[in-house]
Amino acid sequence: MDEIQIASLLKSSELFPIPQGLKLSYGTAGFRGDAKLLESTVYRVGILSALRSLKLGSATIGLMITASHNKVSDNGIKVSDPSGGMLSQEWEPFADQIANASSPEELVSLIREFVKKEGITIGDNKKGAEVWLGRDTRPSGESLLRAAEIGVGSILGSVAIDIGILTTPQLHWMVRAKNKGLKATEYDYFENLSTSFRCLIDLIPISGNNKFEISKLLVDGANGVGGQKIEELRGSLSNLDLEIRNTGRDGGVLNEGVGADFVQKEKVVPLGFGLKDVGMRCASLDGDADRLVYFYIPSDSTSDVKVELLDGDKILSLFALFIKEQLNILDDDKEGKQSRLGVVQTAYANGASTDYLKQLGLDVVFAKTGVKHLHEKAAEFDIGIYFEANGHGTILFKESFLSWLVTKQKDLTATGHGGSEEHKAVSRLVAVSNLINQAVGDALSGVLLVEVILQHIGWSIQKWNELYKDLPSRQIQVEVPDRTAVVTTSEETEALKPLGIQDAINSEIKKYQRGRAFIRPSGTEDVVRVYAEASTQEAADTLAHSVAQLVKSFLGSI
Ligand code: G16
Repeated sequence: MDEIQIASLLKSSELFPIPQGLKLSYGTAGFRGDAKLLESTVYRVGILSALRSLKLGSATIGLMITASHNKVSDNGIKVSDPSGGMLSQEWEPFADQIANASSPEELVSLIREFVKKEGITIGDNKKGAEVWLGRDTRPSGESLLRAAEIGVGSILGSVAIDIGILTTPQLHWMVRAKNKGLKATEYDYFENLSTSFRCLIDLIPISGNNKFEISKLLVDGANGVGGQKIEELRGSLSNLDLEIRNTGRDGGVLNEGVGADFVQKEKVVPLGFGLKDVGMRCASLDGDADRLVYFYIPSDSTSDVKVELLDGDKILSLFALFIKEQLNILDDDKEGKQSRLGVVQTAYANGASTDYLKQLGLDVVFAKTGVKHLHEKAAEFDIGIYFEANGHGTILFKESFLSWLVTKQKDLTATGHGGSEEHKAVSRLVAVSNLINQAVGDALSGVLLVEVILQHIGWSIQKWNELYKDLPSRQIQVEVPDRTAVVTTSEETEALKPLGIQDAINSEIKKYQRGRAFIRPSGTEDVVRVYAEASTQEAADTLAHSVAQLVKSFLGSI
């Protein structure tokens, strides 16, 4: 790093002093916290993004200002690698170090050391770094985005491009497309969704069980960016009747009593929904629209709040069923390539969903919470479907498998088998790979895929819900003085620290039929999460609360 570069970093970092006592760590999905404290962090992640771009031959990096499901006063930052996936975990320790550097001098020295170690060259007249910036609808987003721009700009020769208000998956999709040399605007994103959705609709069989009347889908937009973007998308869709609520334009507060995180954790209707909607198919997006859950209010409902929840596990099961059906048609072809379909879940997956997926004959693999972990494992399959129970997930197609599908599609057409069942199955799989976001979980593409599959098989939401019956479960969170005191095994099913807590949890679990429970520190909020499952709802609730009591007695409470 030359003197001019060092001077540039020293000058800009003086604009963003680190708040006293701030200690941040790169969590499940980047840095998060009270928006008022985050300017220095976002500025520093701007620097990191520019360096990442330079390291990867000036490939475009994405930087998203969002705190997703967190409260509106929080904000945060997620980084997209050139592939559209999350920032490589190898760079997380550097992110931690620079985010916590206490002075401009320390910051510069850390950067200097890192740049040397990584062999990054800055400003030698070659193409500089390029970082695309997006933000959600949080009021703090604009000023934080400016801090990110300054961070990027402080690495000489770098360009920061403000793409505006977007969902997180839109930015990841655009970054991926840009680096693949494809058209990468928001318009292209919408165009891609509507074209592949139309293609799947056209491939719905015309006979049998699909005399399906398209009923309206009610969407809860979490008062955030997802509600607004799905409204924009609606104009280009046919065969889908959408009513969008909680767009944030009518005064509702982001994520407050609304959104996928709220509905999934509380299992109650979001604001704006009630008994008038009994039996209707409803979908809920989260604050930055990378998560999706479905729900309905049962017709025998005596209360106007309880919902039947179709969470990420059920979405995963529906997707797996559909993909497997298409692959079976291909596998009927004796010359067909043996394809490997696998699914990835986390410890939060309902036990009944795992049993169901195994019964389908699928490979079920487990990963730690956080899509970055699931994504990695799903990428090992020809087609890998990953979903967290909270509704975050997607379907990945291996490039080599996708080219095989595309070639097969062409060959079938060329040999006069254009209308065959096999051709249709191949075409459906190719269309799914275009529709579903290959970069990261995406509520908008998820909604479209769920909707077209339901139309394809002629199922109502109630019928879909019958795929299996969830074991009753309960999730709660406990505020403790230091959540990092909880250390878990790699799959998060057991706590290694504090010493003795796992034995105490095990003794509680033993008291319940089909009991299962675990604790883990959240990587996005300052809480310890507790998950419990048992044969009745009452038992799951009691188990969750007794485990929460253990957390308080081992760690203290606030
Ligand atoms: C993020 C991650 C998800 C994770 C969720 C909760 O979601 O992307 O993979 O499940 O946080 O994580 P934790 O339990 O560690 O707080 P989002 O939608 O909030 O970005």
